[in-house]
Amino acid sequence: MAQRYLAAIGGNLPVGSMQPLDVVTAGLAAIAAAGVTSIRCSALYRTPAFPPGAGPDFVNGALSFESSLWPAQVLHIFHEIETSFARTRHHRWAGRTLDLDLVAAGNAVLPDATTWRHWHDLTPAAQRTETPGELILPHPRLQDRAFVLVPLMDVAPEWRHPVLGRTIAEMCAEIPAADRDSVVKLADPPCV
Ligand code: PH2
Ligand code: MG
Ligand code: MG
Repeated sequence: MAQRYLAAIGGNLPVGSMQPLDVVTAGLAAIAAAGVTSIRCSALYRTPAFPPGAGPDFVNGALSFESSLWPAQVLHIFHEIETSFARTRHHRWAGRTLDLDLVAAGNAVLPDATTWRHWHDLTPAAQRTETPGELILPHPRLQDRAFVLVPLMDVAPEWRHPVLGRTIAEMCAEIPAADRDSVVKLADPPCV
């Protein structure tokens, strides 16, 4: 059965002569061409790199789409698209040409509620050193990141987090205003 996915897209390094805004726009087009349905794209935004000082500003966006594929299959498609835009995997928070992250798959909590809670509860220090070896959904840092929440406001403000019980709109209102204000609109949604 098809379910509705939420995803985040971003990049802060060029691919040849393509600047990050072009790369992210082309990345969205590649997802739309990958057989997903009912796709909605956010506007595209300029956001300061996290953690602060980690490199050039990012271009970030969000999207929502339906697919009958399993989350792991969607992730595989995302990785193929990343690779086609010259993405190479360096260390955790290195700059990147194109990053496609699954944020949520309907109301699923993956791989299970206990494991999800472990990743959600990590201290900031542990977040810098520990990386999950499996797909954790909803994305454990979704509620902290203005560069994810502000774009998601364009496509899924009413989506409710299956563990935290709060909507995207509520989570976006709860982060510091300075974080929200650091996300600056660059371009209208590249798809409707
Ligand atoms: N992605 C990261 C690390 N830092 N910062 C911003 N502003 N936007 C991102 O998409 C981003 C980041 C890891 O994927
Ligand atoms: Mg990412
Ligand atoms: Mg990623």
